[in-house]
Amino acid sequence: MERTLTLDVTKKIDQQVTIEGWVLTRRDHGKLIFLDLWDRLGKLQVVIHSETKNIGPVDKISPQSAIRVIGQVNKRDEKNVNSHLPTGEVEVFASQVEILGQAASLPFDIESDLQIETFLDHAPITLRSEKSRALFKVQSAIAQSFVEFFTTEGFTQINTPKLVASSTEGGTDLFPVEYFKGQKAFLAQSPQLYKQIMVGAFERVFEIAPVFRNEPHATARHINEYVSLDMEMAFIKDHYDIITITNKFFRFLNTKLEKFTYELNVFEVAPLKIPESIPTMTLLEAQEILKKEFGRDIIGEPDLEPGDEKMLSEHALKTHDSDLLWVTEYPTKKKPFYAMPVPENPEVTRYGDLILRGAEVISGGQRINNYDQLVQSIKSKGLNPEHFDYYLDAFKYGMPPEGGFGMGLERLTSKILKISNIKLATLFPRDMHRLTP
Ligand code: AMO
Repeated sequence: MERTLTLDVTKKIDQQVTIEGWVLTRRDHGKLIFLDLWDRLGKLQVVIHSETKNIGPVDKISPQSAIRVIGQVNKRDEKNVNSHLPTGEVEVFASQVEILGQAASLPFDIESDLQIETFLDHAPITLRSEKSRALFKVQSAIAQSFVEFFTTEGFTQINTPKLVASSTEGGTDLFPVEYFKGQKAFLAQSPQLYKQIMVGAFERVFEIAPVFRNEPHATARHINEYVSLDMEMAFIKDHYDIITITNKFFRFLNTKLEKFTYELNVFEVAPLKIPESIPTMTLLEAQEILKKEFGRDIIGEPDLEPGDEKMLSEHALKTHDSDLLWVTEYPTKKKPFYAMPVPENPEVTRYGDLILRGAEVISGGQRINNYDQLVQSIKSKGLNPEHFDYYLDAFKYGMPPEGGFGMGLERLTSKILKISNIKLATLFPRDMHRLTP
């Protein structure tokens, strides 16, 4: 008999079905044994009468064992209906069970609130918990929405090298790799230079790929390998074109997230609040708000601290009912060489950070597209333009005004689902102390 998935069982009342999945829980009540069985779509209650003849190795069915059940779909009595479960009106009365993958006894209940280190150390099994599966389904939906949205907007998906010869951003946060013949290579910290080059070929490009940051951070919002959602587009007026298309993406993403009610409920969060007009302010204006409303005077500082981003998010929620806000015009001296300075005030850049539910999730803006200005900017950062020959070629031979952004998938997921530590929103996080599992 062909396999029926858990959610489809509700359409087969009084029929025989074969279902396959993992055992979430087992409850023995005298002669009746209840199993919650989950598969990729949902979960379902299976009832086993222990006295049924030739039913199979019932005693061996342990939590997380993968099993096959053949049985009849019965409607549950009114009083036993579980209204919280899409399959809560039915149960499968087993006539045959088979163990497809026996689970050893678990070291702990994977559904309980575990210490983060325990959770991460045992990722191959804790990732099966209901909460974790809900989380990574949402993460997958975010990545898919990114592909769908930017493809529809005329962007071409690209894949750029992760083994590179030099820094893209000019920093020191690179992991060195031994390459052939003693040559030094590095793991790419961003597809930045390549995505800009590819704008010359396709006008609009995006990439989803891992990036590597050799930063000795031990925070709840940094990891050393993350998935970067990057886009880059040509023929823009200024950074507001980047902001506009990004806001449109977030509206699109929200319509997709609204369909994940089960997953959002697991985390007790609502889709994002995105008003018609998303608050957008310069760094100076943001600092003035911090001073006036929160008594924190950091006017003149080149950046915001994580605590400042939280306060600004509070402000955006209070004044605009918005989970999103943009802070623009960061100082030129703090931004990478490719950031376009504001022509009327070159001390600051045509750049913006998107802050979402208390943390920066995006950094992006307009790039310098004039060859001479770019060479000058590289020099002004103490870098050698010769090391950027191949990149500069793209600008020597006709590059229109262009810009883009980079967004961390795990950071975004953790903010959307209000998860306190980014590592829980990363399948197998890499940090200063963790290279396994
Ligand atoms: P930036 O370095 O600001 O910009 O990174 C952009 C976004 O990537 C995420 N992010 C991280 N997520 C997890 N762990 C980290 N260590 C980490 N570092 C960054 C954040 C951040 O907002 N090339 C530019 C982008 C551009 O201008 O297009 C860049 O990479 O969500």
